[in-house]
Amino acid sequence: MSDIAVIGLGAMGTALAEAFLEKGHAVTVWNRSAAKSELVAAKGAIVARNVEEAVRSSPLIVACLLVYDTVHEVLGPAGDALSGRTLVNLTNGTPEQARAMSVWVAQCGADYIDGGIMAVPPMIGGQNALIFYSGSKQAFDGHAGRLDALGTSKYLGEDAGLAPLYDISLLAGMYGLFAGVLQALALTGKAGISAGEFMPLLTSWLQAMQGGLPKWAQQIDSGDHTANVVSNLGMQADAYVNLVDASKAADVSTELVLPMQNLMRRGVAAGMANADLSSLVGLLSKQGS
Ligand code: FVH
Repeated sequence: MSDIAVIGLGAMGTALAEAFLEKGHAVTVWNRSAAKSELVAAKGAIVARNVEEAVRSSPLIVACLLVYDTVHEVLGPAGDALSGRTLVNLTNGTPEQARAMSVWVAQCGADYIDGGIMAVPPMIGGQNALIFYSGSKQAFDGHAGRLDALGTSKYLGEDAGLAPLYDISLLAGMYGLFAGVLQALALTGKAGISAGEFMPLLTSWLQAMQGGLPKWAQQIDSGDHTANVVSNLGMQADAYVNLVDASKAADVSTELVLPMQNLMRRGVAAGMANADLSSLVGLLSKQGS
């Protein structure tokens, strides 16, 4: 018997298995491509001959595969073996996928915890690796000591969909930031300014702008987007036209920046010109309803 079985040894699964081993846990591993198992076997892991053997080896099963379909494909045939155990699924997915997985795991007679990893593989095992968990509180409390080997654990609640909701929402913030950075570097690059020269200005500007986000939180939670406004939506919508026009003039694609312009225009048309930019969140929430 092992303490933990790790299913999936991609870049992240390997880091997870190694972090458990470093904390002295007995670890059994399984991966589709056997060569990756040999790397962690050299560090002390036991290699299972098949998925069912891996599942039966441990009370705690940690899966980290490409997508949820992979998890179903890999663990589906071993459903009976899950009975009486806890599955922690750290595969990236949607809240709906997590809830469906939770139902399937319960039908197998097992406990389910979904997880969202806010770290890249080299960070795993350090305190800066934040990992969200949601699902069975009883199972989380029982295994938290082992899961803490991976980084800083944050349990969000019994709804299995909470961890992926927090995960993808943080990723949404990250990709929004990255989109703006790409646009800035494309514009300056066209003018012959090197990324190395421009990047320090960009990073310090972004850090300064982050300082205004706590005020957004207050405005969104209170519903009042008009208090202490220093850069109103109407002014920003007019200035934003220049960002789009300058991109066109420099023959830089506007595919990343046009959606934001459309949203700003909708906000102004809805009478929000004097409000803060935070007011746009309401327009997004209403979309599709
Ligand atoms: N790496 C990262 O920076 C991010 C950090 C945040 C969390 N993500 C998510 O973690 C999941 C795994 O990511 P990964 O980086 O380990 O991904 P890969 O290195 O590409 O490994 C994929 C593993 O999945 C196995 N796999 C894929 N398809 C199948 C299949 N049809 N049957 C069985 N296994 C399959 C693959 O096996 P192999 O190719 O080695 O045989 C790897 O074990 C992911 O959800 C990220 O979004 C990572």
